[in-house]
Amino acid sequence: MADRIAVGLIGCGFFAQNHLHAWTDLAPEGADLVAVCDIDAARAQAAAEKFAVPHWYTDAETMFRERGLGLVDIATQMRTHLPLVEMAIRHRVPAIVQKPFGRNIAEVRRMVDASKEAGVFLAVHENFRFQRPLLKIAEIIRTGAIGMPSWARIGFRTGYDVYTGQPYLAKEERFVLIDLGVHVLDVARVFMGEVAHLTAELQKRNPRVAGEDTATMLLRHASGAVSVVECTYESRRLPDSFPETLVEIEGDEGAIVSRIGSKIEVTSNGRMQVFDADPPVLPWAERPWHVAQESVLETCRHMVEALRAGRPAATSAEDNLRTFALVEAAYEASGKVRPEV
Ligand code: NAD
Ligand code: 89V
Repeated sequence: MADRIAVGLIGCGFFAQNHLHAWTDLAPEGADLVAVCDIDAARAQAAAEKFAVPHWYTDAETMFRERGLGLVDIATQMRTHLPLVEMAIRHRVPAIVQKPFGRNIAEVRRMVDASKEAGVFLAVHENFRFQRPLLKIAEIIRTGAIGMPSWARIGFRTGYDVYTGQPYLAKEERFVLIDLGVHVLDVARVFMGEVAHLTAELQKRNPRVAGEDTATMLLRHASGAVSVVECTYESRRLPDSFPETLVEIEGDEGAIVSRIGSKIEVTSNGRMQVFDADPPVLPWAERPWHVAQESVLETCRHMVEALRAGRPAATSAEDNLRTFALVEAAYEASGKVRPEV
């Protein structure tokens, strides 16, 4: 592989602004953002001008044909992921795709199979894996400080107005599970291991949205551990924890409890210690988004490292299929179990 990687970005919308900053920051590490593309010409041009990207396009196919990319970053909404990933694979260009990976598991399987068959790197921008407080918790578990984790509660509960920045969310028929459930279920897999079975209850608490805005899930992991995994955009409590995932994990020798502000309390063998895992506010970031923004940079950095090393990303297409399967299982399970009297 060439020393420098020519990166193309598809989608210059709301969240892609963070990708644009991240790729700009990664130039000293050998990633050159050489082209941006958006079907909205004004957005593509504005991104190119703001971030000094030499080429902008309104047609992804043309960008692939003309730019000889070493990596493409797809930051469009989920309904475009399948055609754009298939396009990248046809051009044999390694690809990263934003979450949710696809609209449903059939699309996700198709992308996984296509990348495997073609031998083309494909990974999902599952940035919660790279959030500083969540990385710290994973590290604490690995050290054995709490012993064997056997119970957890993993929750993303907020009332933050996500609809102003992402108005399309209010119209999604399958909403919070596929948008946010993918993140918290992925976190549950990382902390507690693969899932043997699960059940879920979904609610639409906000009458103005089309899909479910609250999901409460109960998971049994292959290890025998149990976790309660929750996500909602309808929590009215102060202080609001957006965009933090709060975690409680109990093991046979201790416990981990995370608090708002990325504070992590670790009890190990009867002694409690507090860690501050609040990420720096990058020059282009702002509170409270800085936790997510730093993770975008770390996700992109991880992708470049994996690609250079010739290994799959931690959040490879195949890995994310396992998380996506949990989302589908939760939709399937909702409302299924009735008490028999
Ligand atoms: P958005 O609608 O603001 O931006 C998407 C952009 O893609 C638009 O500018 C649109 O014109 C463009 N586009 C659509 N089809 C295209 C095509 N075929 N070729 C080129 N450009 C095309 O959406 P958004 O809010 O930025 O979300 C994008 C993705 O990012 C979604 O999948 C969303 O779930 C995800 N997201 C992730 C996080 C996170 O923390 N990981 C946060 C927010 C959004
Ligand atoms: O990940 C997401 O798509 C966003 C969030 C606000 C959680 O970052 O909805």
